[in-house]
Amino acid sequence: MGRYVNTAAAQMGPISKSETRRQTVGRLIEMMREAKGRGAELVVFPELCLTTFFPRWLIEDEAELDSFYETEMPGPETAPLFEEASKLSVGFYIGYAELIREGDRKRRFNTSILVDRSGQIIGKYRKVHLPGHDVLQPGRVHQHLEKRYFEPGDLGFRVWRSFGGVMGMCICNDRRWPETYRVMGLQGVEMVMLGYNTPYDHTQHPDIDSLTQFHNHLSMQAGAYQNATWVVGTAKCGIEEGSNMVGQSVIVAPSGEIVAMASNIEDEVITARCDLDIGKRYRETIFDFARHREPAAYGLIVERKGAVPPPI
Ligand code: ING
Repeated sequence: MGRYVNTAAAQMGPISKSETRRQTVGRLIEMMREAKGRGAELVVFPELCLTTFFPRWLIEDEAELDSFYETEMPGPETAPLFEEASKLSVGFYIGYAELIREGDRKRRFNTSILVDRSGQIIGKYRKVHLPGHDVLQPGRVHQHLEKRYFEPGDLGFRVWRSFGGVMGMCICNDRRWPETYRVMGLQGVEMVMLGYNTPYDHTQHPDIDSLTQFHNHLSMQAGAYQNATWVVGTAKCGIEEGSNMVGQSVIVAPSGEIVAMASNIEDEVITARCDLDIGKRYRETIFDFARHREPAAYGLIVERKGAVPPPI
């Protein structure tokens, strides 16, 4: 008998710049209802899913920039999503732009939260790996100014006991870095949830950008397998304000197999009955970290700060 979490990825199609939060929240609620109708108890929404992906533009007016951020969560416009979740007894992951004030200082993060089935926020994560640039890049059709609009996350990679297992979060670019999964893997994570906004023209190198879809799944499948965890990756995708972003949201098993994938580039709900005990079997055999990992023997004396590798 397994430990099952009936999970949904709620992929979003484009969000136009003119779309209101009321409209985007309405889309999220509609997909949450569909997910519930298909037995889901947990729904993973995309990164920055309340507005268009605004880092594609240089925004110099502070009030305009602030308009893309949430200063409270839930706030008046997002409360209906929390109420619906509680009514349906469905938990969710949601990504949004977070603006907090510390004295007269504004701080800005690319953030996700985990909300339990009663509608309570049980975890928060702030994106560590911010891709792109902090200043306008001449010649680019679409900018990618996350380094300008967000600070690197200051909460680290944590895990939370909920939904009958050990749950973790990350955001978009984080999924490309092995450290993301390993830090959670060493804490026993059994399901990593993430949202992404991934344009096809990010590097401006055709040989790399032509592999955007491949690298998207490679990152999540490798992270899942090498850390014996489920990975749920949910896209905001399609041609959004002229920027073409990859879809193909997936639910990946600890085996590395894709067990569910979105097939269009609009709002689409995919679901899977995720058995958390699959990861447990991998941790008790191939990836038994305690028995098989030898950090001290990796050639680096990992315990000492500032260690240098021994001479060859
Ligand atoms: N977006 C992209 C991502 O990591 C990117 C940036 C695209 C990096 C393509 C590399 C290749 O999926 C965000 N928001 O991090």
